[in-house]
Amino acid sequence: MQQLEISPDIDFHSETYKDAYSRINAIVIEGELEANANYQRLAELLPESKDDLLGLAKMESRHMKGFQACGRNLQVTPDMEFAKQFFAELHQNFQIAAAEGRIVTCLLIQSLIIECFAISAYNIYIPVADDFARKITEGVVKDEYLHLNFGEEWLKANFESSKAELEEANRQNLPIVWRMLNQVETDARVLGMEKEALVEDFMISYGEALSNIGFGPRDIMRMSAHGLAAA
Ligand code: PL3
Ligand code: FE2
Ligand code: FE2
Repeated sequence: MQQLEISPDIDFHSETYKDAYSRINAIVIEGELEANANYQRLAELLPESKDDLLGLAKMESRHMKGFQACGRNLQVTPDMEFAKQFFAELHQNFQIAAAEGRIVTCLLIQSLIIECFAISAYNIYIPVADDFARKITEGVVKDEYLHLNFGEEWLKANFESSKAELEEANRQNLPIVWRMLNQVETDARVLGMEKEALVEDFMISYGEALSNIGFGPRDIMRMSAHGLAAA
């Protein structure tokens, strides 16, 4: 029988796969949970966009439930303690910025950095996922583009007044992303995802976002690779 095999050499039920999945699955569950909280916080900070932001927050909690189902489907228990640590630095920077009313920094962390990270990871995961997780992830990634778009539109409309804060927030937070990527490199490879592909895809999405907001090519080059060489 002829069958189209998308990921022929992956054994989704091997102990090696399940062990790596317990961390990667936890990361995406935690990422969706924190995204839900971050959009709720942004809804408080941006009353004029409250309804939109609460809508995004709801999507994030649906995403979380979808990924929890992916773990259950493979009989994997997500390592949530690991995942909390994984996000700790970005989480803390978001909290501090929110407490100080630095909305631009909050939007850069959640709607640009985290959404671009998610979009690249999910796009690279889809072709190597099991059938169940692939369907879930395809649905999720469509929403993530809307979340990225929210940040892009707001920052584009406020570009001149946001520019300096965006540069500073990028300088502070992008190196954290490269360190996070290094931390998942080994587990991601077990799932069939290469770090080089994740980096490339992230830089493309993030660079496009910066361009849509109003940055020129030189700024984009400098900003989107910031801290990469040191990672
Ligand atoms: C916000 O909507 C989503 C936040 C999730 C962030 C996920 C980052 C994922 C990095 C780990 C790479 C492996 C991905 C595997 C996909 C199931
Ligand atoms: Fe999400
Ligand atoms: Fe999102």
